Amino acid sequence: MNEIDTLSDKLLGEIAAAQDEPALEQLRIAALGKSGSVSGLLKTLGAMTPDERKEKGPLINGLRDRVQAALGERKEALGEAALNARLASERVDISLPVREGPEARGRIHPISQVIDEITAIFGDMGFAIAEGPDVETDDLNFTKLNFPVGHPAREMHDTFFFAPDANGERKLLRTHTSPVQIRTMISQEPPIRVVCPGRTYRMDSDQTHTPMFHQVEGLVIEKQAHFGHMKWVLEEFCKAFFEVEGVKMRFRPSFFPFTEPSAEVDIQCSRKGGEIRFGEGEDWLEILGCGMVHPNVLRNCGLDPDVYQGFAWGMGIDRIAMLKYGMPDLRPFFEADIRWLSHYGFRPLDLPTLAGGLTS
Ligand code: 2U9
Repeated sequence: MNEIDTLSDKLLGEIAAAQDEPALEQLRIAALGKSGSVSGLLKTLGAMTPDERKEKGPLINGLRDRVQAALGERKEALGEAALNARLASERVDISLPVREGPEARGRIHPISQVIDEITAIFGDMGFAIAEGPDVETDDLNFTKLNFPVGHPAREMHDTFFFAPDANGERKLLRTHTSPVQIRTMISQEPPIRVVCPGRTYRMDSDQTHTPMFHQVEGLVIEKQAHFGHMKWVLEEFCKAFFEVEGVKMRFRPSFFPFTEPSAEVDIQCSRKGGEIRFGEGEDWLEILGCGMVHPNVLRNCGLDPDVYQGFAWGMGIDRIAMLKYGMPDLRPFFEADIRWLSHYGFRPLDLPTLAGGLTS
């Protein structure tokens, strides 16, 4: 084998084995560059005799053409392989489901959901929402609500008291949201229609009680307000909240210092197969307390009980949330367990409205 064939085999072998474009460029320079092996051979043509040139010229030019062609083909093949590798690595499977963003993964706590549902229902009936501080005075939490000083009813509430301040005043954590209604009555002229959701505190902790719990209370003050109005409001609320066409209600006489007469209210339900359903069946379930505002309470807020009448009610939010959404245990409400919340929580953009449905 002559020198040209040997060089040709070597170069074509190296070109075929080149792994990437930079390696191929190195080979091109080594063969066809200014001091390349093939360029060197081409330069020898000038010094040859015409006969030698006639014989070697086509061989050397042929070598150059083959090397050039091989470089071009290899370059094309490497470019195609590089493109295929990139297409494979950057491939996007558009059939994959879209990954949810934080706004879709986050959940509304059932207590917040139930507060939103309750305020949507009463808001639709023309009630305003009122809020007040968690830390209250003895006067607003008890005295103005007709709990006489030293009266045993104060003990019923198992109150968390703060240490007395410099004036000897002992603040407390409100035991009900009723001080919010007292503040409303003192600061606003009747007619008054408010609902007051919020945190309340009692020194009580067992399977069905937590020291902090949630209540919603309502108050109506008008000249002509009477017990029949209250029954209608509460019945409309129960139908809307439990999303049923009709519900029987039972008003049992009761006692609260701040209302007279007072009642505890049960709603009709069925308990079949461990599942509770409202608006059907023969069983009863207590869901709230209510009554006509006591004349002393009206007087304590500067209203003449011979001119104004009022009715009020109160219920535990945590309890009715458990009933409506079938949550068997109260304790996980306050454990901030993301697994519990993703099971029982609600989608943030599904706001409860009467028109769109409370629970879509
Ligand atoms: C004013 C006048 C009257 C609010 C009322 C109830 C009856 C009641 C309980 C239900 C379950 C509290 O969470 S619970 O333990 N509440 O039974 N609440 S009437 O009456 C008021 C409030 C404010 C000025």
